[in-house]
Amino acid sequence: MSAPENRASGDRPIVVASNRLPFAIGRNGDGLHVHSAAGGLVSAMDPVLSKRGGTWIGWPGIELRRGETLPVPDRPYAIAPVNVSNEEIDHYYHGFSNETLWPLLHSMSGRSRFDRRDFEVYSEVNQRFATTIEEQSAGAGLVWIHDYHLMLAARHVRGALADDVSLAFFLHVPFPPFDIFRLLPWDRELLSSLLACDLIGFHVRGYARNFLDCVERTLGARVDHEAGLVEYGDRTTRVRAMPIGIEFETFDGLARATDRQPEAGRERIVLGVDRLDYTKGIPERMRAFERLLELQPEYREKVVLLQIAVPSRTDVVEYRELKSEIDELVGAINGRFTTSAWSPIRYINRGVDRERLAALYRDADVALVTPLRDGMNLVAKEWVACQVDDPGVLILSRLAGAAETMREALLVNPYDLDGTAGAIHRALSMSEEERASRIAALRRRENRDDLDGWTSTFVEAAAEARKALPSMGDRDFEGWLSDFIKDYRLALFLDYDGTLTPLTDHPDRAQLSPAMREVLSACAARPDADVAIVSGRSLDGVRAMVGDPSLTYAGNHGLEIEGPGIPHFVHEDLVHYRGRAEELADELDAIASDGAWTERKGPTLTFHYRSVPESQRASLTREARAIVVRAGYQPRDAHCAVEARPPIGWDKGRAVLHILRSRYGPAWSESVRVIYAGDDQTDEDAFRFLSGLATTFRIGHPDSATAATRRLPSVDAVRSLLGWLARRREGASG
Ligand code: ADQ
Repeated sequence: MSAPENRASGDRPIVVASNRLPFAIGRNGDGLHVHSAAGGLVSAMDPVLSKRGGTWIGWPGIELRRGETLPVPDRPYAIAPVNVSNEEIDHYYHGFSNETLWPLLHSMSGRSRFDRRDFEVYSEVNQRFATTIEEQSAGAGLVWIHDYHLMLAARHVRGALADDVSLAFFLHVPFPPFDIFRLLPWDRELLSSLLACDLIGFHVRGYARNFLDCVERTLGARVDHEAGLVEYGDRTTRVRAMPIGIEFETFDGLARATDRQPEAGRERIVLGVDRLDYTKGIPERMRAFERLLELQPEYREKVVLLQIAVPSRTDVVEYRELKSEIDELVGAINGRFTTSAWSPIRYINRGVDRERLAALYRDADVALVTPLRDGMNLVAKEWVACQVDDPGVLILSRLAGAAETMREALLVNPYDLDGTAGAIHRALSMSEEERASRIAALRRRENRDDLDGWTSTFVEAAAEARKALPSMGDRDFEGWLSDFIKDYRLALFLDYDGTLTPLTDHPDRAQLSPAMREVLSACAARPDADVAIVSGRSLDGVRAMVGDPSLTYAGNHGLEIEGPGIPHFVHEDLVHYRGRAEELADELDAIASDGAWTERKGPTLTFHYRSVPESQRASLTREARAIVVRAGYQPRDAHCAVEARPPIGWDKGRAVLHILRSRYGPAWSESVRVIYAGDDQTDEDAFRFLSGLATTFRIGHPDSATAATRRLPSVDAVRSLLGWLARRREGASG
């Protein structure tokens, strides 16, 4: 292998992480043996990994006993198993993955079980996957995490990856609307973890839209819905719809090569092929077929429903119940219609190998693919690829992702039994010309958009996403704010450090950039806007840094205020503290060493320790806080600093109210709309005070909780916001 650092990330090895490895291990007596696992994911990833090299990380399917080593089949890439104990599997896999997330993501929230222990074990196992990913990612160009079992892994992985490694996630199942996803008590954790990725892929646009809506409304992330971009913290994530394809040529070839199967019988065949899962709508499908036989007796003895259902998740009780329900239903329907020569439903409760599957697909007259909800559904596509001679008809649930592209199918609502029965009738009586036209179009598309194409599109998009990202533009400000401020006067409140300038190692160095100065002045120059700077600096200090006399300034967290139309304000209780801040500053100076220092700001002060070595910070700040408390002041943590304020029940929130009332009168909210942006803990006072009264923005990394309405990732984003506010048309919505 050539040196990874000399290769573009798009050619370097790939690390794939999925719940399962590309093969399964079983225990036979005392020994271990390997089964092949020919799912869609394996078919998709195996060729890319074989070509580019890399590692597949996953759970081998059993708990290894002491001293056992995993039998690994020979493959042109590495295998890294993640050991998960049987007890963990109960919580992580059966519990949180299959009993919480699976139904929730399929919008079947009534079936979801929410159990904190399940979630905790899911987090632990995801963390373990992340550790293995980190170990395997040296020299890789892409880490590609698959599916809902591993939604928390990305968060742990990101920090450990080199800068030029792309991190990407693909969800194979649907992503539900906000009102469903927010039922999950851990929605924020999952969403913010996924946003550690450079690229998140979904099968169809609807799922991507739901996801964007969720991150915007749940996390307050900045979202460009049209471009599919999310800004969160210091990262931009690209969100795209990338419908998966199948190995078209393989299925086409198998269908041409395989003989008719005995299951096919002599009657015309309506075929269902599924994992035995409640999302697949098997009972509903059987009832629709029963309805057809009721309504149109001419089909009796002429048509069979051949249902092949491979057992799945048999450790989960709902799946066992579903199996019994289907067994009973088959008995009831067959009992009702069976004649001496014919039974209407032929039910096979096991998987069949690919050759036989291809022949059954080919020989079916109608494919009845009617899931109640399905991320994509590969059976519909595989069936199309196998229509190599007499073309059949595809009946497809409009609730499957596949329905978004497979428009030539007969689309049905699987809950509508009469409608589905009608579609089966239409399919069985469709002319050869119509069948051929529909199948030709379906085959052309599936052949063009096959699995290879999907994989390369994803890999390329992931490499692109790590490189430059287009700017978010102004579309989101437009959506968030234009109606809010339309026809109102705007009162804009801005913190200074960390909001208008990046944080620096010394307050004197936090200068406004020329671009920021320009947009700030442009906002202030608007006849329909007033701008106030609300800072922890002293009033004189912050005014000197900004230097624009037309603005209002609130210094010392609002204890001192001055601005056009506002009488100079100093909080009256400060008289009791005169001189005490100076004494306190002297005391703090006495403990300051290794770069710590005290900023004296009149009635308040800030003890800075940014330059102090990490190892000394904890004890130093503990001591500083104790001194502050002894002096009768309130200590408050800020960015690498401890603020000391007199305990007089005044904060940035109260200061904002004071400014609003002094300038616009007590009924200010009738004529004024408030926007506030800040990055600091002390801004949280203003966010809480203004909740419901303003649009508030918390700037910076999203780790800390916030009472703000929205988040903006950086000082640059604040500049864009101010630019948009300055440019928008007066009194108009855009
Ligand atoms: P699944 O829910 O497993 O996949 P599906 O897309 O239909 O659903 O894939 C099933 C695969 O298993 C197909 O390749 C099919 O051939 C095979 N299969 C199903 N029943 C079988 C049987 N009885 N015998 C033999 N083989 C059988 C998840 C999502 C889907 C999404 C895929 C891929 O739920 O919506 O399309 O991942 O992203």
